[in-house]
Amino acid sequence: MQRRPCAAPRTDTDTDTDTDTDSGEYAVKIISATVIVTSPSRNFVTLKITTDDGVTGLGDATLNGRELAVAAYLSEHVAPLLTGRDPHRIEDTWQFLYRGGYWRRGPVTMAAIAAVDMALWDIKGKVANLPVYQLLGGASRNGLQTYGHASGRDLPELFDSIRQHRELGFTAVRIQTAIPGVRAVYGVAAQPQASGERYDYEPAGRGAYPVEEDWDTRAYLRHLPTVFEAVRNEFGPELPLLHDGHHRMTPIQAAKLGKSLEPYDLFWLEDCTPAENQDSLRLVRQHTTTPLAIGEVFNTVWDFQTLIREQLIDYVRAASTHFGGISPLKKVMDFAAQHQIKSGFHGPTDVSPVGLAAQLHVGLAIHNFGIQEYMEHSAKTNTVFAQSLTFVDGLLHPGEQPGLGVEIDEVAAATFPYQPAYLPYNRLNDGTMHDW
Ligand code: KDG
Ligand code: MG
Repeated sequence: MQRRPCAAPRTDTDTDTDTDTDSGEYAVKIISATVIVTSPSRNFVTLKITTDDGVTGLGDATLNGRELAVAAYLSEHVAPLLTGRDPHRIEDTWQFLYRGGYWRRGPVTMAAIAAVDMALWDIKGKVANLPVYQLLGGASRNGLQTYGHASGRDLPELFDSIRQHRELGFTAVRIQTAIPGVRAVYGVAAQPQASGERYDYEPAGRGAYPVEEDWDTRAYLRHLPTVFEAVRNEFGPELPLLHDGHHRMTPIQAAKLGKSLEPYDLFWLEDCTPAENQDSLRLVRQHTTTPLAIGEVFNTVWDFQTLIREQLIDYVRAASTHFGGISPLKKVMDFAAQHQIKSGFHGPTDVSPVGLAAQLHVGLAIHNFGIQEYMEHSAKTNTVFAQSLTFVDGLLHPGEQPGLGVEIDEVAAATFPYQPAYLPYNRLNDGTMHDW
């Protein structure tokens, strides 16, 4: 019996559910794709695909502050197209959703496609009885070195936070601090939160309207090198230190910052300029040897084309969830490998446990793994998602469960309904909108 190679899936009038491939149907079929929106501590959008032989797969489609747009995209326009398709045709389904939609790219579309891709890899792993990393080529290392988010309003608070992270086993830390004269700065956990519940540093505040923050690049450029100098003096030269510029500088400002941080030997400077202007990375690169990481807001492999080909970056910051899933993440890293560029996948808590697991499997398998960002999910989140990952001695591992290793408790999920939450936005002192 042969499977029909590129057959169209079942139609509304087609009620036959047997496995007779001669009739033009697939041997195994997707029978449902449902969207679960839940908000334990924060909002998550999860896709659950079920096959006619009872296997289920999960995918993450969480898009911070725009969750319901992806949920509608999936339930209105993607789920109906999946019914009847062969769950094993991951690449074909990815191309069908990407090329077949005609309107390509963008965070909503790509988060939706990502969820389908992850769910299908999850199913394939469960059917093969293997964790997904085995299907991607097997482990290239024992576990993934991770970095945690250390932050403080002042140096004593920052030093405490660094010590706490080291006690938890982190072997690398991201450093974010308050800036004198600026009310609230991205990445500082202890700052008073303008609205909503916070279990850790989560920038999206619950509420119907985003919170306004302020920004002053000159004050930031003056202050940050003094912080890194103090951290190096306190903790010595060994500890890998990272920093996130969060898209706020012009190219020449970023070049200046990279240069002024060189004495402190950063592991990377992230998102030093807004990602839209990729040419700006050429200028930054010409002026500094501080390693650069970029791409958490990129949606496709194509967004990295110039940056990788011209070796303008050192780390790929893509997230499985916002980048179309596991399949494109593997492709971009294979391209990056030719240019000695490594991974640094985006792992904030707005990437759900499913999205995190997806990128852990990729990170474990690829040769050019760099580092993994890790913000532990809250205890409440863990009542909804059962995760098989382990974090031992600073190394993350996705676990050995078949598939992705994450399951969702839908009853628990239903007890945490969606709550509006928005990321803040920035204005300069004179009221001009600025990148947040
Ligand atoms: O939703 C926005 C967050 O994902 C982002 O602010 C986190 O920049 C981030 C990081 O590096 O983790
Ligand atoms: Mg970032």
